[in-house]
Amino acid sequence: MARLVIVSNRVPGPRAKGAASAGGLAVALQSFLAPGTLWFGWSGKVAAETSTEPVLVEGDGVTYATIDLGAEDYDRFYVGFANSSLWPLLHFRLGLMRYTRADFAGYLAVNDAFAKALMALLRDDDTIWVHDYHLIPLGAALRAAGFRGRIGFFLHIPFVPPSVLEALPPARELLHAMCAYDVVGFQTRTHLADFVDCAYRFSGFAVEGDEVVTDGRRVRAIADPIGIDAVSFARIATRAASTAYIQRVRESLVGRALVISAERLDYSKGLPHRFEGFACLLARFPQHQRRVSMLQIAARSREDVVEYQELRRELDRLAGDINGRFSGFDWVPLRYMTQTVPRTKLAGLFRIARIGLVTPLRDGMNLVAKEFVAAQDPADPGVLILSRFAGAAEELTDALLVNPYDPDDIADAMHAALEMPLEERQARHAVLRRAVFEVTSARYCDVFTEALAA
Ligand code: GDG
Repeated sequence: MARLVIVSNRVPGPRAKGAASAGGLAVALQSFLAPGTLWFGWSGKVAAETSTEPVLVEGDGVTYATIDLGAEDYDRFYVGFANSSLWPLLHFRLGLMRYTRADFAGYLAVNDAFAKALMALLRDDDTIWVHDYHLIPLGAALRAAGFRGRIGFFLHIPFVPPSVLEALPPARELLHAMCAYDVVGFQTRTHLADFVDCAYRFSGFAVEGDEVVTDGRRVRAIADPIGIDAVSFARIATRAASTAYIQRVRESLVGRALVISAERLDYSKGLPHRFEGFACLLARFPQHQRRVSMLQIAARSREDVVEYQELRRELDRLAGDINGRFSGFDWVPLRYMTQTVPRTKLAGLFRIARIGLVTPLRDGMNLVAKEFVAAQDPADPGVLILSRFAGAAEELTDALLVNPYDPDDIADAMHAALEMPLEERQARHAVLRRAVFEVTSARYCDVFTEALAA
């Protein structure tokens, strides 16, 4: 069987399993990493120059190969084009997009450097699976460097319709780069359909159903929703619920319903709108005052990007406003923390929460929604309130779906969740649970690798 080579911007390393910093991708792929696999990417370190020789580390038979990024490459590739142009654009936030030709050149240069460093480790019959928006041109760069094997690409974040993509000056180059892969995967049918429309509009290639026909090759587009290891997350959550930490949280609630939200501190996640939604609940439905406590965990992220610094200041202000306006001597409505919480504690918090409030303005998938569902006690489950603009909303249709731009809609859903009879909570949860236990991380990996092998 061909060796699988995974390429992603960040490489978790052998000791990251279950670590506090483990992000969605690392967790999703962890259970799939068979001995013999090679995982290549950026070390997370910034050096004077981008390194050309990867550093290799072994763990459980998997080889992790990483290179450092030079300071200028880090600014142009990571802070610049990837996170200040592509991330806002592909989350429909044109007003936040910043673009310079120099950043785009830096983005292409780092992808070339990745390709060169990786080529030295490749065998002819390897199969390569490239992840996410940082590395869109990597397939084309590997082809240019002479690699002839199968290469697939999976986009973890949303894709946009042609009328949005056209705002990006190098839209055409990006589309051509996506068409250098054999398989291109998306989280949902909607993202896939937008890609096919963009390919038709910008690449000049023929489109046949979900395939783009380039000069002599076919690019197959698939929808392959990412999932979680639901069995293991449910087990962690159940165990965590009886730990001293969760007991302490429970005691601190003194019988109040816990509303939980957790994510990276990112403007795609809709945090200010959510805070306003919570304020709206307390103002419009005063019967819930003193009966509910919201815990927002917003792990700090991308602190070098200006928009993230501004968001943090805005949230500090909003949290202060809400607590100043509604707190009593013995009740603080909103607990807000920007530290990362270890995964087991997070699972325990999900387990004891009455509401999981997941309201991104746009999200490729959103694994927190799936983790919240897996963590619930089926006999007395909490209610998931989910943005209709998260990829997860295409599967989790029995959640209370809201428009995250509308604080009143969020407040109405919170009120409905707090009033919801046990039977309805159980019935909704049973349907959600089936979906989360069926579309797992293992299935996600199998679907993609089977498409790539075909
Ligand atoms: C991208 C796409 C897509 C969050 N806070 C803490 C913590 N987390 C964990 C969650 C979850 C993961 O991080 C976040 O995954 P998401 O899917 O919610 O979001 P992104 O990081 O934006 O990921 C997204 C994903 O890729 C996978 O394809 O779903 O749409 O944007 O597992 O639990 N984990 C710990 N402490 C925290 O404070 N330990």
